[in-house]
Amino acid sequence: AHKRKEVATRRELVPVKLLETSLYFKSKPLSLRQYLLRENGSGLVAEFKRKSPSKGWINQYAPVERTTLGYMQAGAAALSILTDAEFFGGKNEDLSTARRFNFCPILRKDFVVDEYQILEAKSIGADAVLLIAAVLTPEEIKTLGSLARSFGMEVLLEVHDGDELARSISADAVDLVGVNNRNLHDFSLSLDTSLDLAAAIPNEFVKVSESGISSAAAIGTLREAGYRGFLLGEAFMRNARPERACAALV
Ligand code: IGP
Repeated sequence: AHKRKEVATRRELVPVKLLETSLYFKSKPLSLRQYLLRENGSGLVAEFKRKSPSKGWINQYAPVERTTLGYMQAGAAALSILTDAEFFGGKNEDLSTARRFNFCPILRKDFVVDEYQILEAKSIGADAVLLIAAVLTPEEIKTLGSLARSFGMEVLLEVHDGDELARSISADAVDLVGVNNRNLHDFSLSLDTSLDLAAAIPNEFVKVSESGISSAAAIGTLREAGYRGFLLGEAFMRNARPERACAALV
């Protein structure tokens, strides 16, 4: 509800007509799927995350330019940029800045609840959007996902258990499935969440494991279970130079 209010306010400040004047609005997005499936690619989706509800401030000072460019130079396959201000200390400008400094798919990480945010994602230069099964109805996922796709963006559907997966998965609206290892109720982390769910995700979707990953060994285990994308935030961002932590892991 809070997010809906915030989005409504922004929609008044920046009407859709203005979003559509963005240079990025008509550009063709890069395919997150393709970048993750690249042979000999790292599959790493390196996240820019300043703070989180579970940890508070993680990194207040790392500049988005140097960090994201460093992530790419280290060999990350793609970027994830938090744009939610309240819980994650992000902003749309972080994504559009990353866009100017990088040529790679960029995932807009936010709580998407409204079609306006899909248009907004396109206008700031995103290539893919996250839809979270826990906060959206299956109908909303279809509507929002199809809209994102109509602009050429790809959709990463985030699930945490088999029920969410079964009711939310839709070939018309989803390109990749992300399994969040973090339990959103108590913030506990377990890679078993990904390992247990892997087989239930149809192979037409690229499988991404999210949260709580911090070692090459963990990535190896997940890869063996069928995952091709590995979303890491905190393991990098808790360092003063997140991009160096990324380079050390690739
Ligand atoms: C990254 P971690 O544990 O590496 O920092 O996690 C990412 O998975 C996490 O930030 C995330 C997230 C989300 C954030 C996963 N799903 C949904 C905001 C909204």
